[in-house]
Amino acid sequence: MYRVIGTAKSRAFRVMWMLEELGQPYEVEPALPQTDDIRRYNPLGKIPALVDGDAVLTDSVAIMTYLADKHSGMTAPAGTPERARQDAMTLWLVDEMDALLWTAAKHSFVLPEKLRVPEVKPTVKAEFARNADRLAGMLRGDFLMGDVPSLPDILASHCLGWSLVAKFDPLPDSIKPYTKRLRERDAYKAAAAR
Ligand SMILES: N[C@@H](CCC(=O)N[C@@H](CS)C(=O)NCC(=O)O)C(=O)O
Repeated sequence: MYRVIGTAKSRAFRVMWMLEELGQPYEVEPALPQTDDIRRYNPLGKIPALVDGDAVLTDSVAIMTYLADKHSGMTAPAGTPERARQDAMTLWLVDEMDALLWTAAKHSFVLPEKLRVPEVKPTVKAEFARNADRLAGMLRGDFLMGDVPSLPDILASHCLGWSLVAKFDPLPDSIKPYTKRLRERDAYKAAAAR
């Protein structure tokens, strides 16, 4: 059985959601960032980690990619042009959504107070709002890569939800039906119930 190290209120939720989509059993071992509980698995002190037998894997996107490839679900096959397009979408989300949320978090509570620059936050929020609207225009059917959901949809949905928790601007109307569609999935609800 897979073991997800982290908490559901973190990027570990992406991994839990992916495991639910793939129908794989898992247990969650709670660990907070920068504690001995996570440093046993990731010397960087970052969550999440995944334990699969003897293998310990880190980084939510790397773990989701591993699981999707291993179980042939929620992804285009590796080595295909469609996979390259999917990976480009994933990396755009990392650059233009996750990185903005992380910058805001760092300048709100992660960095030592003397290193925080709160003035950066309005710029970060404005960029995020622009990118959320752009995302709506990138849908290729019901989901980002076509008519079936895939890894970037989990990532996008998680980032959009995180932006609300972080008190970014309300989501543009253009993206709301997409987020609703994803949150109505059984796999999302099952992961959230954990
Ligand atoms: N790119 C990594 C980022 C992991 C990360 O920064 N996780 C946060 C919690 S969601 C954390 O552990 N932060 C602690 C730190 O950076 O010191 C991923 O997607 O897993």
